[in-house]
Amino acid sequence: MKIEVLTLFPNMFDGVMSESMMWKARDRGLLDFSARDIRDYSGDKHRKVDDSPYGGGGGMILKADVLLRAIEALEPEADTPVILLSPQGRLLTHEAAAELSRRERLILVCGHYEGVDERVRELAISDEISIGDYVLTGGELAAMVLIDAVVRLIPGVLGAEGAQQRDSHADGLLEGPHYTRPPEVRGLTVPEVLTSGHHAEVERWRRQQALKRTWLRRPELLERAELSEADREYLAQLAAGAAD
Ligand code: 4GN
Repeated sequence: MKIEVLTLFPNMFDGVMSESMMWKARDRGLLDFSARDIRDYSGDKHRKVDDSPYGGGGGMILKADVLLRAIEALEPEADTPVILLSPQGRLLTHEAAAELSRRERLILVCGHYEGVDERVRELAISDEISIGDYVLTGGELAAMVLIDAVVRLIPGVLGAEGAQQRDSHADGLLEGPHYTRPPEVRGLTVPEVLTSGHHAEVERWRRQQALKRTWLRRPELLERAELSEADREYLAQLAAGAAD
């Protein structure tokens, strides 16, 4: 996958894109990443990229011509998603990340100041995504969150093939608890089923823990999750106070 970011702060990506899983993905040739400076397209000897809003009100707006030149310089194909990170976008979910992870190329546009000239949206943005209902000073951190969520779903990026299938949200549920050695930590032990060696029992227990945690913390997720008859029975028991 090729990911190209347009930003006023390309150096913000250096650390995140050079460590851990991101670096592995690049090292393995699974990710080609670049961050380009929008300021290079100002076409102005003062490298000006913003201006005050028509109608007043203060704050600064990223200029349309500058951003359009920056996007056009990347020569997006007709089907290349050109994504603006913004609090007004559709929410980033597992499904959105999974869909983007199947693309060959993504262009991410990071705004700053109070916003970008609306004509950029009309002419050059194909998708607008938000990482949550809050405002950031720029789109860079949102872009890095999106990149991380997308890249870890590219086949071959994470070592253990398919470990992502059990992630929270991958099947519409939150994951249950995990344990590793030692067997006792400050008097707290490990659920016996996990050391029983009984694989089917472990899977059943994990499923129930995921259902329970989702029911307690994010009950609205259960409305959209794919549930078996056994799942529904367990949830009914939970609701009746007849299971733990
Ligand atoms: C994205 C960008 C929040 C998000 C942003 C988000 C920069 N804030 N929730 N801030 O994903 C106006 C133009 C604000 C750029 C934008």
